[in-house]
Amino acid sequence: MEYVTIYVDSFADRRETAPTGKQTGSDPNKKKKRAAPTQQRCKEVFHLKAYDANHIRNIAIAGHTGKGKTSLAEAMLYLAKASDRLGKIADGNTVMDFDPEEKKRQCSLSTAVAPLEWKDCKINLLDAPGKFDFEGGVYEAMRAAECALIVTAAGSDFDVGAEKAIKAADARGIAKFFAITRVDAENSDFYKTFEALKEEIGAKLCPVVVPHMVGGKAESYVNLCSGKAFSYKNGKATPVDMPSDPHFDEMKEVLMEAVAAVDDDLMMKYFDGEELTKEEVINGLTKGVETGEIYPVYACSGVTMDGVDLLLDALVYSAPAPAQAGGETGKDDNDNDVEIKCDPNGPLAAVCFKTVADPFVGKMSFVKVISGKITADVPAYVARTGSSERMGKLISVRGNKQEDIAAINAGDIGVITKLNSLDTGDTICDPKKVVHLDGVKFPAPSLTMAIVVKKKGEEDKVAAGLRRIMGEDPTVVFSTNEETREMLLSGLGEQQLDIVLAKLKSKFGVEIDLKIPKVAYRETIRKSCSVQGRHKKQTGGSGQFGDVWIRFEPHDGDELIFESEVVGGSVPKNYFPAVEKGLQEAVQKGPLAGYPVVGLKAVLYDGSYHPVDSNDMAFRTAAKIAYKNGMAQAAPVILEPIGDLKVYIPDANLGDIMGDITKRRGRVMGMGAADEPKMQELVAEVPMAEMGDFSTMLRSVTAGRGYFTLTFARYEDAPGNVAQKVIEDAKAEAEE
Ligand SMILES: Nc1nc2c(ncn2[C@@H]2O[C@H](COP(=O)(O)OP(=O)(O)OP(=O)(O)O)[C@@H](O)[C@H]2O)c(=O)[nH]1
Ligand SMILES: [Mg+2]
Repeated sequence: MEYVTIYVDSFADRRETAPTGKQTGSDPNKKKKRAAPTQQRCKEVFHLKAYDANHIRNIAIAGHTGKGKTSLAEAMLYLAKASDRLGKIADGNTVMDFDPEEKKRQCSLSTAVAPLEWKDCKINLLDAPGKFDFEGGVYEAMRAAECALIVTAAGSDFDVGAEKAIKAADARGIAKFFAITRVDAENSDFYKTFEALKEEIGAKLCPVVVPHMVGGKAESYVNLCSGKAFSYKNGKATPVDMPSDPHFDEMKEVLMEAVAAVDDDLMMKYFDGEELTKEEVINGLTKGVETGEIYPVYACSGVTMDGVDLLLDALVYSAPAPAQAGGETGKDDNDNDVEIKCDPNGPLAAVCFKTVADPFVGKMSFVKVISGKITADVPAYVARTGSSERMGKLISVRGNKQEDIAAINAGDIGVITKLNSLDTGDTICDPKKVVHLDGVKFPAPSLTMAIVVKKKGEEDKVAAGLRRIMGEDPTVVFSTNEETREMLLSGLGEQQLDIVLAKLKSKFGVEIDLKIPKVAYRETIRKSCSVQGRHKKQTGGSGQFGDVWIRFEPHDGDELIFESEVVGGSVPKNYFPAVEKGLQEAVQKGPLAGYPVVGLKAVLYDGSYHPVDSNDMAFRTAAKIAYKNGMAQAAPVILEPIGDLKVYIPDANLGDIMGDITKRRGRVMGMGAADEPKMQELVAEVPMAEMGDFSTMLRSVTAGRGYFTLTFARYEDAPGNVAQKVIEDAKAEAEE
């Protein structure tokens, strides 16, 4: 990613957070005078004050791809004067999608961070990508947030992205807000989407800002909490008369019910038919959000900015602050629980939730401070390594813009530069109070391809580049298969691997292609046989002589078993190791297709020697000749790797996936309802060779809902036609 440093200085009026947790530099009760507008609408330099943990909101924006997360973030930043123009995806000028690949593909590829100031609070937006290949970004964003803002678009059904975002937020136990965007568009159907969400989520889903639709478009918006209606122009709200809309009474009823359910007293009042006051509604809503009993819903548009001010207000009033969210439980070096409070004066505990390898700045570690504060003068003690490193420069990041900061306080997010020993998921802490905080739970890669380096000799450069990319995105894994001698690239999907290729080219100047990886077949024998291996050579003065009789037998294990039944010293004992060595070398290449031979037992039972011409070398060669003769007679077969597959499938797709597994020669071993609703768990044994594009198929058939694990189990005889193909392919390759 290309970062632009627009301001590097220690500015005079930077203030630190007061140790009491009270916000410095502004009194939230006093009305603040805004600085007179300057030539530039947005202060090029952020000039953010230091905020305490009560005045910060960390918001992970997540949801299905293309539903308007980045556009909504842009609208928020623009309204809050944190950007000087309203970024548009089509124009490639957004704060959040600043990477050239993001601009080219018009979608987010990694989580972008940007702070803004709204109503005496700092809101750190973490805009996560919606495409499943870049799902790692969702987990990074959720790790740093106390609240998820789940975005879907008016007219959509309950989409998989929203479903996954809910799961990811639940896994971290954080609060959830919903934004239904695109209400400005023609034929946008807010209420259809609301109902679709309601059907899945139930009574927790609580409408707060809803639109008055005229001719398939939102004309005005009603804040059901305050009972006020607004129309919008350029993001500016103008109060209007309450429109008459049959939806409103119904929506208000849903809101009141959800709020009443949070508190017994409110419930009594509500059932007695009394109207809840505005304060009771807002307090009940805030409490419900915090306890996870309410997911408030806001209609808005990221393009026209309608309703975005109300959403920002709601985040300030109702989203939990880090101070409120109550810290975290980590582990000490002995795996005992350690409670970490969100305390500005407590011992330092911060987690690295994202890493960027910037060509100009170097390594950038995005951290969320849970307790204490990070300053440049205290060395960084990394809990995992147990050692300290000089703290790098501290910066605040807004998209690709940066500014120096003096400290990162409890509850806040910031970036430390050039901390080489820190990886994503690591904890920085006080060495006197060591704690290991939860890392980031990334999904495991599901697609593996083999790397073909285009220019010979650039292998090391490719490996170095891939290691850097892996540091940024731990869902990308680069490895080498010692057996097939292939470099392998694994990830979450084809698009992600495409991006890796593009980055290798643009950032590291190397090009690669991808191909289906070789399968690690094996060979074995099914019959026993006894054969001779005789090596005799007379060249000039000295000769070579070795002669062995070996019985080859199949056995159940993998490793070669070597035994001797030689009697009477027909082969002297001191040559046994040479015979065994010859066989060990020989089994690396099977007789059929050159794959390693497993399950072979070799018994040396007879032979002869020459007192002058026999030596280790001659017996090693004799053993290899015996192996060659023996394999031809011992009914060799090709073995293929079989894996244990566990796949989680939405009910509706079960039949299709079972059919696909059968086509891949898999055997379904069992199935039943999974732990999660509307999902089935299916267990099967499958040939690994057939599973190359399983992840792609599963994603397309289940619209991204399905997922699986596949682990190697054992080798089995490959069926005749498969073995034939393996042998032919090996022959063709050898000829090449
Ligand atoms: N009319 C209208 N269009 C919108 C709105 N929000 C987003 N769009 C359009 O929808 C497209 C996708 O918007 P993004 O903001 O990139 O969506 P995203 O959710 O960030 O997508 P990913 O980054 O792929 O996850 C863009 O062309 C936007 O202009 C909206 O509120 N109204
Ligand atoms: Mg986006």
